[in-house]
Amino acid sequence: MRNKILLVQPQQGSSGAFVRHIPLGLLYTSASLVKDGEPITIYDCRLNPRGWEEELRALIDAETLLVGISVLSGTPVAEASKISSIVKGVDPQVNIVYGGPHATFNPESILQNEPHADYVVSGYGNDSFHGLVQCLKSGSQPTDVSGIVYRSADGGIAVNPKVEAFENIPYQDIPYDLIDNYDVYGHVGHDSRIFSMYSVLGCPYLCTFCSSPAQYRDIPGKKWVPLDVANVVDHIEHVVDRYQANFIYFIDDDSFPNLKHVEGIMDEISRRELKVKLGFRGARINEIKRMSDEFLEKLVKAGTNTIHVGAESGSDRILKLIKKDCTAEDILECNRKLARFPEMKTLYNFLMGVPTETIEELNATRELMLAIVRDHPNSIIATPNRFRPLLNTELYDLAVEHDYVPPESASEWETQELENAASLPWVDEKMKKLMDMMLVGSYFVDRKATKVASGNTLVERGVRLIDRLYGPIGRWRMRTGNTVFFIELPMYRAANRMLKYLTPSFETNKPTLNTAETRAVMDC
Ligand code: B12
Ligand code: SF4
Repeated sequence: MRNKILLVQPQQGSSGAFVRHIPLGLLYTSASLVKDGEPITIYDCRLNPRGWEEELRALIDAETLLVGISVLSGTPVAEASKISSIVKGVDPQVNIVYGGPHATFNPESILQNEPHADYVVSGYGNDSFHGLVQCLKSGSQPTDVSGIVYRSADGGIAVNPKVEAFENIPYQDIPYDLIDNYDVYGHVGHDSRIFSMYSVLGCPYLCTFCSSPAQYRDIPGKKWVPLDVANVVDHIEHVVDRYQANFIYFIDDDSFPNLKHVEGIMDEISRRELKVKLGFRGARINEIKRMSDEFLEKLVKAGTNTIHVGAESGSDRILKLIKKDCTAEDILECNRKLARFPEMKTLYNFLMGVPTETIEELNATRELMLAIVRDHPNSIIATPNRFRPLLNTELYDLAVEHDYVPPESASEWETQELENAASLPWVDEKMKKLMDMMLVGSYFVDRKATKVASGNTLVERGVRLIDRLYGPIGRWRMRTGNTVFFIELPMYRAANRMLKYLTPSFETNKPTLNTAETRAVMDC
């Protein structure tokens, strides 16, 4: 009888070259199945970029019931398609299940465009996937399992409604033991053992480019639910004691709507004298405005090393359009405040090319990047995101009004990436050139090489060499906005491809909290 479940983490786009986190989506979605004793194997293609196909083939046998794939929008859609055809090539009876953020928002498009996909889990995975596996084992259709989208008997696509509630998996049930080697996960230039977790669920804001408002729209009641403080810190202690975690990344959409919540966690970490560094992935300018020096001191004292801030644009009109509830001046003011706490790296996210954005507005973003680095030398300018419309967001509708044609096939999705984003109808050649220049320039404007690549791996030495040779030109271009003879993009793409093949060599993530400084990197 077929009962084996193989879960696969595909290769990512270029951001995956710098950040290789534990495949948390696959762990969370397996929680109930592992409790039931189902045989689950996790395979991570990112760990063997040159040879994953062969390894994957070898994992399929006559007992394999299904292969589940965790898919983000962009390159992973094309990678998932490759995985599906390899699996069906070995054994057409194996069921292919898509899950993850891309599957949540595009379930029907996946089944329409990917002939090998059999089922899609749309939304939170744990309960839905558990229900689907029971059906597949008993040979029945998942007609009553929430969140499943599948091919119906009449040749159409059946869409089961989702459970409209937040998923909260007790930390004791997260099957961390499915992963046998945690040394291979981390960030370039970040030699600590990173574990990510939630301290809150949901997000109360309505940024118009982001998929979160669409994800929580139909959940009744509050859109932002803080988790129990003691329980969050128990979770931290659990991964520290059992897996030698020494860096905790809070992957909350937004951790700070209520500062008291984070303050409680900081106090509890300090009270228990936990020796961990902390990173926060979600902070907004309107929240930083409310943070007092005492609050920021507490963050630092508890070990906060990195905080990601959505700055997004230097234009007040664009900030209003994307509903960031702040102005460019607010961003500068908050940056100066954060600069007084240099132990905590501030990583700023930016967005380029939203519908109706002008070249002057994009130049205002470039100027803002320069001002941020000038005022706060320990800040990091994340590789700016090229705007890519996500289904069910307000800006998606605006993009369609401006003649945007959404991608459908896997190869079209592959062009929705930082390094090779397909052209957008409202972005002319001049603006595209400036976006390309800012993409490359962002690596040099803040002297990233010295901040994130001070180690001795091949990748880090390569990054420093590039900074020595090209850095002065990159910084000059960023200062002046000059794109004349800008021929660097193909080289940037080649370097990115190379990096992706070399990243397995950032296996330096030993628990070395006390001996090595932890560093932040460019990110999503
Ligand atoms: C860490 C992170 C990253 C990391 C690594 C991601 C990874 N998977 O390793 C990096 C930096 C690489 C990254 C990159 C990007 N990210 Co990101 N990222 C996140 C973040 C903060 C946490 C992801 C996570 O671990 N979540 C926790 C797990 C448990 O949740 P989950 O993965 O959604 O899994 C659940 C379900 O989706 C489902 N599930 C997941 N996999 C599977 C598989 C199967 C078989 C099944 C059945 C179910 C299932 O079950 C899980 C439990 O419910 C999320 C925001 C968030 N809080 O989730 C954004 C988020 C996923 N990212 C997002 C975006 C926009 C991006 C980028 C496009 C941004 C950019 N700079 O280019 C890129 C895309 C990269 C690419 N194309 O390769 C969006 C989603 C967009 C989308 N439609 O895919 C999110 C949701 C943020 C947001 N609110 O906009 N990201
Ligand atoms: S960008 Fe951040 S703050 Fe805005 S809606 Fe998305 S998750 Fe919430």
